[in-house]
Amino acid sequence: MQGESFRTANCLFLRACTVFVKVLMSAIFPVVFEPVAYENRHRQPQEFAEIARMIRRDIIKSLVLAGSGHSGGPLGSADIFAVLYFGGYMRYTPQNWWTPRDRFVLSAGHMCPVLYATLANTGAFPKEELRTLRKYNSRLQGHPGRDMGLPGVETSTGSLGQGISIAVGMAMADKLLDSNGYRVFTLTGDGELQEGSVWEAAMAASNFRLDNFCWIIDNNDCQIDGRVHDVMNIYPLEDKCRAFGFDVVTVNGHDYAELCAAFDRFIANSEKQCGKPTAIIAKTLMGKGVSFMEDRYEWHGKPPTWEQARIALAELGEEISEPAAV
Ligand SMILES: Cc1ncc(C[n+]2csc(CCOP(=O)(O)OP(=O)(O)O)c2C)c(N)n1
Ligand SMILES: [Mg+2]
Repeated sequence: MQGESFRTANCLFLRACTVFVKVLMSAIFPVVFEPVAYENRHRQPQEFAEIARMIRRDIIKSLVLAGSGHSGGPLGSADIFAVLYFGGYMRYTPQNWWTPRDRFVLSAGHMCPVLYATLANTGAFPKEELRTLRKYNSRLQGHPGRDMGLPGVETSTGSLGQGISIAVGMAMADKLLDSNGYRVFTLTGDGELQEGSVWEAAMAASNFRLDNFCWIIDNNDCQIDGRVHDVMNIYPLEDKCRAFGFDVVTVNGHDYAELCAAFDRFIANSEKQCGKPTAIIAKTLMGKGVSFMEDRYEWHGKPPTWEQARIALAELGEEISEPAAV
């Protein structure tokens, strides 16, 4: 009995400490996460720019607060996420995510800051939670964990080459067994394509005629330690994807009209049950939107310093002051 009240007191004390630390942190670090929830609907291409800028700002803020994590890939793919989640292509209910929905698997798990920022902007969870990126006990771990229970994280990823295989399995499950008519999207990096298992998954997708499957390749030609074509050449990419049985479309991954056209093509392929999966090769710039990060592979896996975050946010349309001295 005594032990129980001790545990309860202990628990209350810990909670009070957590609240205190949160209040202190937000006083010291002048970062505000605007509580916006964007609608998911068909939009004119130019409407995506504001959403993508918000996603990029949220990526910078969560990374500078975390003090570690990946900047380049998340910033580079923000336009793809803006179109996919807010253009009516992914179907979901933000307030009740696990109801009937389309699936998105982030095979390049290290890019999760963009997934978290996007999901928060759908209203799937409170934007303030972006403050907890990479913190102990947070649902926003450095690589997505299904067991963390964050709405919108379908499976755990981070080990490159595995997410796409899981996504193909999901598409097979629906196409061959469940027939609920959901779509499955996955995003891989281009360095990730050096994993052999990616191509086994691709082979299976066409073998099983998974026209409900859309493979997005973030083709920034950057990876952890250099240019993709220098480390291990993956080109010609279109030809490879086509040879693996995909309907392939290459787009500028920062052009909203081209991205919309590519997703429209996938939806048409799946609706007419063309029998082929779709691959969208999105040419992107690592670090897009922040001048000193653009097209620099050195930004693959590091966060901005406070001074760099201040400059980055100013370039993205928001002024913040330096954190107060501690
Ligand atoms: C199986 C496996 N091997 C190595 C890594 C370490 N790793 C994480 S990201 C990365 C580079 C991936 O390059 P790319 O997919 O192009 O992502 P980008 O650098 O463009 O964000 C590597 C080697 C990993 N996560 N999983
Ligand atoms: Mg890359």
